[in-house]
Amino acid sequence: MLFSQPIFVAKPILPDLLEFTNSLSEVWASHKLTNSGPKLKQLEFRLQSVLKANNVSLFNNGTIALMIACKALKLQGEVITTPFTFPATTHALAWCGITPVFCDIDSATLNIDSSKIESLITTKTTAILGVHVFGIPCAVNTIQEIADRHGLKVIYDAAHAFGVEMGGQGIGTFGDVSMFSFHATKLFHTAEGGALTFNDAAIKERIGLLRNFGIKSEEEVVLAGINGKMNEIQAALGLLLLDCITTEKEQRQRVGRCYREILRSCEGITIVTVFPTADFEPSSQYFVIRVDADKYGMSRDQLFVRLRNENIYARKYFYPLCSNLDCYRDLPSSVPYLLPVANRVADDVLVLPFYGELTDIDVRKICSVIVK
Ligand code: T4K
Repeated sequence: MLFSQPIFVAKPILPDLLEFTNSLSEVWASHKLTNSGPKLKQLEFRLQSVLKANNVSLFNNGTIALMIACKALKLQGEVITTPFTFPATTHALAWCGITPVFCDIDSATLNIDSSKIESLITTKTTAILGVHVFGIPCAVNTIQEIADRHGLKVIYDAAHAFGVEMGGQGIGTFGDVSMFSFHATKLFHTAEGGALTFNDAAIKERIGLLRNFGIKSEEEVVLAGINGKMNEIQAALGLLLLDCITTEKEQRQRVGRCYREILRSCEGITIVTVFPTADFEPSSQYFVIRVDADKYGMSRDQLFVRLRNENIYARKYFYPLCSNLDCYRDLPSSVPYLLPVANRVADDVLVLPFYGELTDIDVRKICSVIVK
């Protein structure tokens, strides 16, 4: 075995433990543990500038945040979305009683194929839900044009897109609402957590009500809300980690460069991950490759096993496709021949270990299993 300890796809960053306990002592002293405490408010305020967003609301996880986004925009009927995502995206729609309508994906960005959206619109369609998968932006301008033409809302699942900017604009400013996940495996995290960003301040109150059982005052419950609140301990962790992400990002960019140097000339391996340019700031969330079995001489699944045998836990994100899951495979839009690109990509994509603690030597060892 190349590694004596497992090398996982992600390794959460953590703040200095003493700094964290110091911060927790403030929470202890106040006895204010949750329900819109000072740490939550401070984190919402700081994230507004970090994400370059007009409004930020925090939640206990990204999935609940996405469900609340659907409820905030009063979505119903059908929503057009991508099958190439973590199941939470589709589940959020299903939990809101909305029928997901799967649209095929673009083979370059792996995001919803904007040229195929319009043909899926029916009288029941209320929105388009795109995912900036692996932090690569959807075709936001085209999607907005389609939505405007048909009177639809636009939601983005930006779970992987923390810190992504296009032309200096925060990715969370596109569409009506965007959701960020702050799960432990994300570049910036609060162990579990999530956020919604949105431009229209008018929906802030509704989002706040939906997050807290619909409670407006002690004696007024004005809508059927849920418990979506982030607590003070999560927020305290987030506040400290905000100061660590620049360094972690730099380290990940080093790791990414090292992978790229070695893998770019490997026949049959394509690098999906996008690197920084003058007008594009990437997410540094995942390092993703695709395996062309014919050219590479081995399938993605065979490479996956080869890596596992060396204690390297690469992941097949996002296999199986949401449209092929038992709970969604009977939908009319799930038929595999309607989703040829998504089905192909789900079979050839592989996410490699990617976090700042990986040394160049670690990366070379991982690549030595890939480059034969
Ligand atoms: N939309 C999209 C597009 C998403 O990708 C996600 C979540 C969501 C929505 C929903 O957001 P949240 O409700 O989660 O905020 C992981 C994460 O649990 C999940 O948040 C994430 N996407 C997904 C892509 O990855 P798993 O099932 O792969 O997790 P797990 O436990 O296998 O973790 C992966 C590796 O990370 C482990 O092998 C070891 C390492 N790890 C993990 C955890 C939890 C650690 O080292 N420490 C840890 O605490 O889903």
